[in-house]
Amino acid sequence: MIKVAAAPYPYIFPPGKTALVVIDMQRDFIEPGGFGAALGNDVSRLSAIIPTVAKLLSVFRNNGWPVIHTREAHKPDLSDCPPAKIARGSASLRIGQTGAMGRLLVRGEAGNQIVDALAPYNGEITIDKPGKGMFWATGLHETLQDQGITHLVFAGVTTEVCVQTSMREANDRGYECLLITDATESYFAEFKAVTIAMITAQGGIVGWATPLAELENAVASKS
Ligand code: C5J
Repeated sequence: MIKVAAAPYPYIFPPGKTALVVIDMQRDFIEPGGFGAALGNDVSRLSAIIPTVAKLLSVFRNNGWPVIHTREAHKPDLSDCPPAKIARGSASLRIGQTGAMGRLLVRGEAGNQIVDALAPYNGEITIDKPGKGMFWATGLHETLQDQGITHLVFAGVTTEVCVQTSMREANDRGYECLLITDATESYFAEFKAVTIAMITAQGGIVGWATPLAELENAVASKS
């Protein structure tokens, strides 16, 4: 077992049963011209965490531990996208419409790909999820159960939307969840802060949180 200093108290994980989940580090949210920008957001806040997520990926890859990537992605005919999701808000472009990187949030389009610096390696699972949470309509729980995964370490964007939703879904399914605080980001600094506070409140009602350095220290002192 590896013990990591974390809030609200140390997070202890079994290396063979722990996977890293990198949520939605796709161009549509992180680069100009995508869905995040169409919603009026400053995407540079999100691109700033790419180096930290890359270091976190190295920790898992160097140890041969499993890595899962997600993308928020719909089928080209949008049959998996509720009309309410398309209609919501006042975006300059909506899901399925064509922007600078192809059709927004549609599988296979340039904007739907994970940014080059964090591209999945062969053998890593990539999940296309039609919802904010990673378990809805993906079959991921069954895959994790087959692999004996009990603990999940989270990174990615955005903290209060797809990361938090996925952590809550994971918590309800019995996984012990750790959020790496400098490997996640929101378009809104205050939402990130309050999400971390919510997750760790009440004795870790959703899970634990810690910066990458604490995970690196714990892994280094174990080996
Ligand atoms: C959003 C996400 N924010 N990946 N998606 O719509 O958090």
